[in-house]
Amino acid sequence: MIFSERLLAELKKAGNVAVLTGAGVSAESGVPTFRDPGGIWEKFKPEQLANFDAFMNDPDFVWSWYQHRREIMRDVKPNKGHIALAEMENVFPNFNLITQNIDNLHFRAGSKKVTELHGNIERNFCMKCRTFYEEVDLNEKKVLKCEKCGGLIRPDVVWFGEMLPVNELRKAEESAANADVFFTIGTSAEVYPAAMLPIIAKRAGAYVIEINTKPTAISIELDEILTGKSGEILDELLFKIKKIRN
Ligand code: BV8
Ligand code: ZN
Repeated sequence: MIFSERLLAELKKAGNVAVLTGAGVSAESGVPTFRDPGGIWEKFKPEQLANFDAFMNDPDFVWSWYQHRREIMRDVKPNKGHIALAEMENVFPNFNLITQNIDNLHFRAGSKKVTELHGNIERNFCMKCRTFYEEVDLNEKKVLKCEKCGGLIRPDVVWFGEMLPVNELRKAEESAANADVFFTIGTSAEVYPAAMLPIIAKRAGAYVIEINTKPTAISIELDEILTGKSGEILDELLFKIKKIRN
């Protein structure tokens, strides 16, 4: 892939780099995305599953859907894109990785500074007494009840209509507002408030780059579009960045 002179110049001098990732960065690991053909929303709409009412309506059904996704996520490995992003932490003085993904793959690739906007599927908590439960047995297809108080246990993820974790959102907005360079990678930029972050960065003067296999709702607003698979592009980009910054 040819990277523009402007992009390389920006990356050569950048101190603050922020990245927003979505389901597309995990696609090459084999994790289905949300809105691509064959994605996990294709069979169900978000309203049917990733929201509180759906869970209260049919806890076993929603719980089993998350168990199914945990099975997928535990079977897959981080791809070259996750690994390149983990290495970028050591290249730039201030590198912030913000993810909408709940699949734990950035941590598993070695990223230390990850801001999880929508939670993490490997964490669960009791809705009554908020006791946290980390490891759950994947064979438990029925919703679990809290050992302490008998309350329902839910995944520690942000459902539609729920607020994002305040500290994570604030940190993400600050990283976007202070970024010299901002990447939005593998996200359709359809879910808010996460989709505002590239726009916040752009308005604050960052050079904003989108890496995606196809255009998104915000492509038109951004400085540079790198079209292709994020694993391949990030792997090549990291090689270039290391060369120009040494
Ligand atoms: C809130 C966790 C308010 C759970 C998720 C109307 C207008 C604007 C907003 C709204 C509206 N109506 C409702 C809202 C708010 C709503 C929203 O934004 N809805 C959208 C759908 C319109 N937002 C919310 O409800 C949020 N909360 O607003 O609260 C509030 C305020 C005060 C008090 C109380 C409440 C909560 C949103 C979080 C929802 N939770 N996930 C779970 O996962 O089960 S969202 C879900 O979508 C995931 O987190 C996912 O990450 C996220 C975004 O999807 P993407 O990651 O972008 O994935 P997608 O499949 O869409 O795209 C993949 C992309 O990758 C594609 O572009 C594809 O081309 C690309 N790609 C594919 N392969 C590759 C690739 N790119 C590169 N390489 C590849 N190989
Ligand atoms: Zn409890």
